[in-house]
Amino acid sequence: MSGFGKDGRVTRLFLAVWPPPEIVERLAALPRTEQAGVRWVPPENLHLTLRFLGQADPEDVDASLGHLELPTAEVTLGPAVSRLGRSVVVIPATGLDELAAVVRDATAMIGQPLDPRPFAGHLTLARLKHRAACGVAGAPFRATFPVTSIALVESTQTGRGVEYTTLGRYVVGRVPGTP
Ligand code: 2AM
Repeated sequence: MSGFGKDGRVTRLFLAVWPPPEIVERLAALPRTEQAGVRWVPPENLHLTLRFLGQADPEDVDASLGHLELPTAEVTLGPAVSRLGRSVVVIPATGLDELAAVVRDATAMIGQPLDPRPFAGHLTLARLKHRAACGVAGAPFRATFPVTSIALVESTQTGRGVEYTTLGRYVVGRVPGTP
């Protein structure tokens, strides 16, 4: 774990998996038609959320996850671009349930209350306003990759949109402090 200041900042945080660059490249190559009411996630922001914490102290997250053995995971994206609810365009993801459950349990007392809905693995491609149509829905997409670490990410709203900063990473599949 690295990258934390010791200044006790309270920030808007989430825990996520960053897909590897070759998968981001393929995701970015999906057709992105610019149309009213469709807000595409920039390729550098594409991620799979394990838990949204909201306002929380990164040091509390570190205290909860820093000494934990996180289970390994292999993500399968696909089989096609689809909708999550009415307004989110996603690629469904399987393989993250156990890792998400461990993260959720370990951070249950941090940040905003746990979302009572069951975990639904997905990678968000776009958000739609007013039920806008989105041409990419239905496009086939398949990819599998191993998760090597999870990231604690800070989300900052700027004039240019949302910016994500990785504050630290937790390696999966080994007991922290062992080689
Ligand atoms: P998503 O994973 O479905 O796209 C960072 O804001 C990420 O945390 C987003 O990608 C978002 O959803 C997820 N998230 C979950 N609950 C959220 C909330 N209440 N507010 C903002 N983001 C949330």
